[in-house]
Amino acid sequence: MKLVVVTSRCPISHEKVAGRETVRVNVGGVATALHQALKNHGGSWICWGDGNSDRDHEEEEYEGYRIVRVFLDRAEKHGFYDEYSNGTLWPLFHYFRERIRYAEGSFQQYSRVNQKFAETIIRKSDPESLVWVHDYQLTLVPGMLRKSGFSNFIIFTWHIPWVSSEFFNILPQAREIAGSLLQSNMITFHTELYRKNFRESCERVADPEMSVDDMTFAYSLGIDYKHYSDDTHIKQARFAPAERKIIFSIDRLDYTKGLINRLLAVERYTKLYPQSRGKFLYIMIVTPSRTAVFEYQKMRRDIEMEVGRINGILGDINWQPVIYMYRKVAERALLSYYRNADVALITPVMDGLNLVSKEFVAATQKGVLILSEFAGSAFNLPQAILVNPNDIDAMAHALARALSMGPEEALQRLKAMKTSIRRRDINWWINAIEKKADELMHKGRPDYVSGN
Ligand code: GDG
Repeated sequence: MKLVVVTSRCPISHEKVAGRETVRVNVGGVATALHQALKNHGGSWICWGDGNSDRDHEEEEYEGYRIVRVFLDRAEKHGFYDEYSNGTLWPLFHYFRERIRYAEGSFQQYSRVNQKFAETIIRKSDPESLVWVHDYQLTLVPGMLRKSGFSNFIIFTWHIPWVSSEFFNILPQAREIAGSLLQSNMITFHTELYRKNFRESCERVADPEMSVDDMTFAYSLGIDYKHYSDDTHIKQARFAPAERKIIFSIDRLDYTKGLINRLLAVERYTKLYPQSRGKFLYIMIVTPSRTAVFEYQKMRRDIEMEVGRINGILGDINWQPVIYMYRKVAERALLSYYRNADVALITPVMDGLNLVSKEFVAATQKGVLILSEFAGSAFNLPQAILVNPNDIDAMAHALARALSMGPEEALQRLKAMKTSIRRRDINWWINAIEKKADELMHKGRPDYVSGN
């Protein structure tokens, strides 16, 4: 069996800077998992070539598989990516109703781009290919493939939350999107809750004869546990004098990550527990994201003002509570932060899964995890200190609890979390999905093509 993996972003991009071409490797959990699956089976990875010199590399061999790039013009990129994917679907699927934009013509551009992907899939598949499409940027692809008579097995993996049916139905194109996804043979989510929400959202479009239950599954994406827990990668360094505990977080800049609330919680902690002043450092790394979008630029300014305000009020010549960095950090540095942190403070207001929480658990030997109950990974990590990211006082108390937790309790919680993450690692995830696909393929695809 050959795999055809389809994502909006490529595993590597070619960039020309001052006349010199460099290759940018796309790190991150999804890219790592799919890279692994393709290395195992061979096949193709179809993706959007957005690097400034990708057009010189429409197709290339890369570590045992073939990268096939789809190119977009400026209007397509804007309508498909900036407007419909990031301006409409992203806020919708994270329950940010007031941020949903309905830009004129954006759905048409989104459809055009999905059609380009569908055509490339048809060109690059043979009858044996297993097609594996990913995420909210490509919802129309399964429907478009079926309309062209494409009968290969299609897996669709959804990486962000799936909202309740009432909320999903806000979307003018709700029927079209659900109808297309149902043309897949198998759809996977990170949690049972998203799967249930999807099933309920499909009630208006699914054929009454069709069992959405039989084609939807919850498999929470695992991490490369060995890589994160391996000592030899990790620099042993202390970032602060021993009497200062380290609180750590790393997030992409996004309104779903709850960054301002988190800063307010650190400030509240020092108010409710004044003896904590001077006894901790909060290392907050924010990775640049969607940098051309005005609201992300504004969000960055708001966060930086808040960091400045808190350091200005609480800090003195010997202590600044928040050490803030706005940049991407090298993998080794990230591992070193995970290893040296006493507490990871991961409190998104809504997150499909959140791989950082799993990576921290794998890497740390002593740390305590404070985790939002609205991160999909909270279902896998009940031994974390779970918090509601909208409750600033509760987060402040959680910090107090985490920073004063005895080593026995911390280790006991860690042990349980490490066991579950080790068992359900990245290979488990790939194998579970492939095994289920194989089982369904042998059963044969029921004739459930619904009208949408
Ligand atoms: C979607 C969903 C879901 C981040 N900054 C740096 C860096 N990272 C790595 C982390 C982690 C990954 O990127 C981010 O993980 P997320 O879980 O936030 O994933 P996304 O791809 O952003 O988002 C999310 C995920 O899909 C998987 O299905 O969990 O809910 O939104 O691996 O380590 N790595 C390095 N430097 C950085 O500065 N080296």
